Amino acid sequence: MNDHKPSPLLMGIVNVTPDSFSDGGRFFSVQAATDHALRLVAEGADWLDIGGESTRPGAAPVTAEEELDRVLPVIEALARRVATPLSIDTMKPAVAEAGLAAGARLWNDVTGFRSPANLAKARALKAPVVVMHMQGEPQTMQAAPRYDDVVAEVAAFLKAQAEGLEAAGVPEIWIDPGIGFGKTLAHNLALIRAIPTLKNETQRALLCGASRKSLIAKIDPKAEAPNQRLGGSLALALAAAEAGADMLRVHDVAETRQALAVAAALRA
Ligand code: HH2
Repeated sequence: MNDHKPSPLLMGIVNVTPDSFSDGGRFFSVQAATDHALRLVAEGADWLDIGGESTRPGAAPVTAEEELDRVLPVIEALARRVATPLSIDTMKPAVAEAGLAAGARLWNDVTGFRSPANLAKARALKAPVVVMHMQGEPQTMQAAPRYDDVVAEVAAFLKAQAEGLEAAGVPEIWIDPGIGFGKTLAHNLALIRAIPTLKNETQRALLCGASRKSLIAKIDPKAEAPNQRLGGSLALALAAAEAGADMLRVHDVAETRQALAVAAALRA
């Protein structure tokens, strides 16, 4: 109880999409998304993660042009107005490149740079990245996730990808276990408990994104709607922080900040 581990950084989620699982459609205009992002900054976000394509199973895929039309004006507006670093959440190399050119500083790839095209683009861009683990593809990943040893397999993937990216000259590499991406409830819980192992195996800073995800509804079936999952999100955020997560990707920045501050005060 008396360790002085710093609280993790908070990455506020800005979805410029009509169909994201939690807030799809709510911020689907440049103005609404920018206002939302500014509110997250005021609430204490250390980073803002801007995404223009939902990865929810069943979400409609979008073209690179459509994704760029959604995210670029928001990145440009935010880059002009806030000093908070921006991250571009995209699976597409062309969108990552344009997002970085428009002012984002980090490429968050939920496919974890598995494809040669994404790896080659990361090599060319030499920007910081988040490499996330996902089993399968967004459309089908939740159909039948299967692992012999989920922690060992996710750790091995993240370690190999991070080493490949480092060898390619990528300057800063975050790892992310990819909560909800091709994982059952048991897999998700095992990975959150195993954050110390994942960090130890990879020797990288770790980002964890469990905010409002459906694993919470598997524990509390009454929390069917994502906006009914704040309690579960805070419990997961505190657990991830306690386990050593360096950054949390969250929808509810003020509430998460408060929960972390109270936990830190108890430890002090
Ligand atoms: N989760 C989502 C999207 N991007 N990136 C990282 N690094 N880690 C995550 O856990 C992660 C992510 C899914 O959440 P959200 O953006 O709220 O929903 P959607 O994909 O439906 O837009």
